[in-house]
Amino acid sequence: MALAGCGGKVATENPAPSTGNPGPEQSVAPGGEAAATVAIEGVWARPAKTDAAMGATSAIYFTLHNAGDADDALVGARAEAVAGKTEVHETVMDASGAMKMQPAPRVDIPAGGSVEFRPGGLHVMLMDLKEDLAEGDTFQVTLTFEKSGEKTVDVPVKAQPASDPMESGKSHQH
Ligand SMILES: [Cu+2]
Repeated sequence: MALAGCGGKVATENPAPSTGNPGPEQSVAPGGEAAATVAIEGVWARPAKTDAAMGATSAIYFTLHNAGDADDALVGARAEAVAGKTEVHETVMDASGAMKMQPAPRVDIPAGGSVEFRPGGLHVMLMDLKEDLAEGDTFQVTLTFEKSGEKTVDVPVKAQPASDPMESGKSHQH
């Protein structure tokens, strides 16, 4: 297999077709209210191998940028094609100093602000994986925002960035 460099062929053939949604129905806020416009940037997921005995998990990372003038919030995520269960998680340090994950049912994205999902922090957890996720694979995730609605994006599977100080050489936390 050739090295996956920049500028190679892009696998994306079509942006995710929104299911029979005819036109820009969410563009006009009633009463001229401020609008939230969330963009999802730099999406990737870590590779994972399914294991009949243990089950398998992976996680999706990205940056959310709210270019609108109203606050928004991430309130849900799903990736039925690859995961039986999908949850938004945050990694926190407990009283004893150990890192642990806990569900984050709502992640605020302030107007004009960005929220970074990254290893060791916020992430979208994929549980009960239905298939292996190998480098180069792509699957879809749908993120649900309080105001911006649902957005579906392609998620490339990539190895952990080498510069990441967290988790390198450690046993897997996810
Ligand atoms: Cu998690």
